[in-house]
Amino acid sequence: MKRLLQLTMISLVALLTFAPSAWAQGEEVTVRMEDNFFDPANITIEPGTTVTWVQSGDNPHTTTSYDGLWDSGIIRGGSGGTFSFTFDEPGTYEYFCIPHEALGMVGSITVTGGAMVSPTATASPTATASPTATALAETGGPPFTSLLALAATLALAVCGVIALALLRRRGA
Ligand SMILES: [Cu+2]
Repeated sequence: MKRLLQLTMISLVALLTFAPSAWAQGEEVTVRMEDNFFDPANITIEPGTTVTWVQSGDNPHTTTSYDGLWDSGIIRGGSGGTFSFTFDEPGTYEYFCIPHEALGMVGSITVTGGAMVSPTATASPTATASPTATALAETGGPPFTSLLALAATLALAVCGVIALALLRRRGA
């Protein structure tokens, strides 16, 4: 019973350790395209975060990477149109609005090195989510289940031995 409790605790700790990092991978952040500025203009995010720009103005806007990584093209004013991009690699990404760059409609996305330093940190959210789930199942699931089966088998064996002993005593 004590070992069962210990295993339950280990499973819980594993869940608490792995689950938050899995959730952090798929975060979403919104940047509004106003007339004529990005709001907020400069943001810091974790790797794997998806940034969605939302057309919130009346003028046409774009979100265009200076490095050519992404370009929404013109999103019509008043359309409420959106453009999303997922940032996996740490670094600073500067971008601008094609019609309003001269008016200072520029922004930046800073992707942190991430709290979790692992080879999966730069992969896409879907790719990192499944290995984490597998690791969780391997650390928490099977040992607990097999121990339950073992405990049940042992209980049955002990019952059998006791029953046998009782029967023998009665017989004698
Ligand atoms: Cu603009």
